[in-house]
Amino acid sequence: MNDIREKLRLYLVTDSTGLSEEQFLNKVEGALKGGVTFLQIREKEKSTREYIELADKVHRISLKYQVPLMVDDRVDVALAIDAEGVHLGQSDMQIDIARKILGKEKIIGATTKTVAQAKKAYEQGADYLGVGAIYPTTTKVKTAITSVDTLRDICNEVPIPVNAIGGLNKDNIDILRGVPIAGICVVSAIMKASDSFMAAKELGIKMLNQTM
Ligand code: TZP
Ligand code: MG
Repeated sequence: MNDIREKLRLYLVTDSTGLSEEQFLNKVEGALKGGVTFLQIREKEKSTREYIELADKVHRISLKYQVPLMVDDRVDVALAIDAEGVHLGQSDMQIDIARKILGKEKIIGATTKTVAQAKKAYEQGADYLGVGAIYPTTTKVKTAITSVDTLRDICNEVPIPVNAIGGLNKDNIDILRGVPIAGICVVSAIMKASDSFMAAKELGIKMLNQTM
């Protein structure tokens, strides 16, 4: 999948915790209207059937805004709704196997925390990487901190685009200035904002102004 670097500038990873389905879908649509450029549906508690149903609803919305939708962890769910791709962590399906199942056209993202993991993900066919957590996250995600130096090393060692993730918001992304990332991934900065449109708009403007 070529030329996804520009699309990765403002990547929203969703979290439906505490929201009704209507509130959740409205929040996601507000964020897309506000300028989110890449989207991932991330659900840890739902049954497969519920995950597919919600992912399908999100996909109908994201298609209107021509924003690619990734499914977190689940190649089967991504295929079921014909999502644009899947995002795989270190204990999810191996990237080379996912690539065989999904084919060349689907986007595969991978979470990596070290240069070695990043090189392996690239060699196995990942299209982009998510690296973090840069700051501690207030989500339930259990993850170690990745330093900005490691993030920079990964950007320099692999030819695919790299996004930073973890605790990022409009007031702290200056730490990434000068690091050759493609963009940032956020959950709380948009999902926990009362106005997801404005939150996405402000983050998008900040990201455009970052010299990268
Ligand atoms: N992987 C590393 S940190 C994280 C994931 C999925 C969660 C990021 O959420 P937030 O709210 O932007 O810290
Ligand atoms: Mg995952």
